[in-house]
Amino acid sequence: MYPPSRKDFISLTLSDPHSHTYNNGKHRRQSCWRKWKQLSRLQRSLILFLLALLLIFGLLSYPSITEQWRGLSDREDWLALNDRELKATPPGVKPVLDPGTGKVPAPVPGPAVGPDAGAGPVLEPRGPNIPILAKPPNKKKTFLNKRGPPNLQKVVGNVSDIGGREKQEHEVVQDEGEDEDQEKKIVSWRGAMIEADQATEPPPSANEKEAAVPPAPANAADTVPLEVSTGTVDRLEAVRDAFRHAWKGYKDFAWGHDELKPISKSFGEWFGLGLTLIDSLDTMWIMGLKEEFTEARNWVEKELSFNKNVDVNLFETTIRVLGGLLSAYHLTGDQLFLEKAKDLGSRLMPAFKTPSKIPFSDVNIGKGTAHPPRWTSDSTLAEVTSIQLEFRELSRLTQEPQYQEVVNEVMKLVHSLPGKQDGLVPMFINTNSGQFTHKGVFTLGARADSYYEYLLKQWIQGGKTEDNLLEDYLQAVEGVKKHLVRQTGPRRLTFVGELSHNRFNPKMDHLVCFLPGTLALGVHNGLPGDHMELATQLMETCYHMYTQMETGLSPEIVHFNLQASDGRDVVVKPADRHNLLRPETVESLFYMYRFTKDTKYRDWGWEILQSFNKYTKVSGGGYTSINNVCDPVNPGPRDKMESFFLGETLKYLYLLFSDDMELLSLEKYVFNTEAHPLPIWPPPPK
Ligand code: DMJ
Repeated sequence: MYPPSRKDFISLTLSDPHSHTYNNGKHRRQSCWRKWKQLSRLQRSLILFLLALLLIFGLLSYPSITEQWRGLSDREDWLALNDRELKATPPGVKPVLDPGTGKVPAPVPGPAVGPDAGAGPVLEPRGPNIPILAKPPNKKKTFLNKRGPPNLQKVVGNVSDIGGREKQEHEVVQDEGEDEDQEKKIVSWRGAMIEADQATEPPPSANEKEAAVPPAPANAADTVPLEVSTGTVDRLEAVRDAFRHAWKGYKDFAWGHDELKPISKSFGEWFGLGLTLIDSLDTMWIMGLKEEFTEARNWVEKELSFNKNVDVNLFETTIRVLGGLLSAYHLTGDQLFLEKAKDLGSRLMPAFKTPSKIPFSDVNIGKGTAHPPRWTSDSTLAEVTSIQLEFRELSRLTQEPQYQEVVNEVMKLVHSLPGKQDGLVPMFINTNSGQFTHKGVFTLGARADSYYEYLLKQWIQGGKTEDNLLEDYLQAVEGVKKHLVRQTGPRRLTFVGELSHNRFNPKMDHLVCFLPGTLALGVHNGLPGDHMELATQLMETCYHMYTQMETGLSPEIVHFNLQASDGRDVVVKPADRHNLLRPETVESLFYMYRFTKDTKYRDWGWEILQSFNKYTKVSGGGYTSINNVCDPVNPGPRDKMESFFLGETLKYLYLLFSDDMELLSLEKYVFNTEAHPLPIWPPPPK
């Protein structure tokens, strides 16, 4: 036997931690001290010197370390500041109008902040005293990021969660990564869902591409305050100026495209049909802007073609484009507009080829095919019942009955369907079954609004002979009074809320502000006088939705305070603070003034115009939607001018201030829901 040449084992010595720890420490301290003693004097001095040096160095660098930490927390504060409610923002200062004289005193300075003191707010994405740091991409998922109709995801149970039409309407801000693909595809909501490769316009030219690059944030010089003089302000001229300014932006940066993006000086495409241009035709005609009108007319003649492989939303295309062309035809007598209207009308007809005859939301005007939105076979109530004025008029002009037939069919069906509650109608209808869906939810806001408006207006258009329409309208007004009208606690403001499975929600979309005008129009046409009382009260409330905001502009959605207290009547949730330059309030002011001649309605409209000029006007041309009506310092431009700002908002303001009651007399014309006047039909020959 040979001893092993190497050990095949390891020897481990396990110490008892309890009995030895303390002693080991003592031994270690003792051996350190012994080692220190063994060092030479020189070695010891060297070590001490080095330690002292380290200490001094550490003390000197302390402030810069703490500074770094302080900087970090500032940034975090800033990020939080941008996300939370800015409750303490200073109120905006608005010129106060003398109601008696209609004069405007010398301009009142804007918020005294930074270099812009006295010049109104800056259309800049950040407040002047806030460090400019890039905000990390917003990773918060909202329903907007999901495919499928935003409203359907929460609609059952609480109508406040629906979020109003705009929530679906504004351009969808997508998350990065997984949603990038979706971002590329979705241009906008409302059934349009244009895919990038479906875009009907040629790709932007080199110049356009350049224009599409967002410029540096706007600064003080970018805001153009309304020019006011100490003398009598010509309000009509002020509206015309506003229109010219909006048009300049459109002409310079978005000509022939759907919408202007005034901050980035570029354009947005929805259907690729020159939406803003067509929506503006009759406004220019009414305002006497001949040069601008002629240029636009030439574009319609030479460039506008509906022979395009593009999915358009039936409702939006009908009210904006078909309505715009028909009214341009009536005002000018120019056959070009009628020819274009006929072409478009016939291309929209495939939308009605459904099992129920309730039209699909989307139609491809080039291919002649139609379909519902990707996520449902439902159509929206307002969308299928607010195309009637236009289609009926097209039949009258062309003497081709099919247009009128298809839309009358829809009204007939809706008239007799079960699921209504005292004339109030659910917001969705299925294109296969022809039945209402999502029953029990009632609103006069997004998705239902213009159903009620068109009941009355069709009745007026047709010479007040169609009894079903009148019956449905009168019943609906009673339903509104019974279920939806309430008053606020503090000022007893009357408003129209929503109903969800018998639960009342004190939420009101700005869209509902069409109602005072419609009610007044009904009374003017012989309907019950108490409708006018409701109209007057609601008008006041809509005005308060502007005045109670720091910018003097209404948010998209408000919630009313039902508690008896001296607090605010109007509560605005952070997600609802945007303003899209919508027309409904000034539309109603126009009707209220026409029928009562009470000059307060003009003064209210004038205040609203001034607020638009102060907070949404962009130098270089155009007006922009804003994010936050509660923040006059940083209203947050959205970089989008909706076509209805020119088609409706400015038109109604102009008509409100015009003394010429024969200008679009309400005895002769009925306005479609996009403010395009169509003639009231003469009685048939006896
Ligand atoms: C317009 O397109 C029409 O007035 C429609 O009836 C509602 N939405 C916008 C304006 O807010």
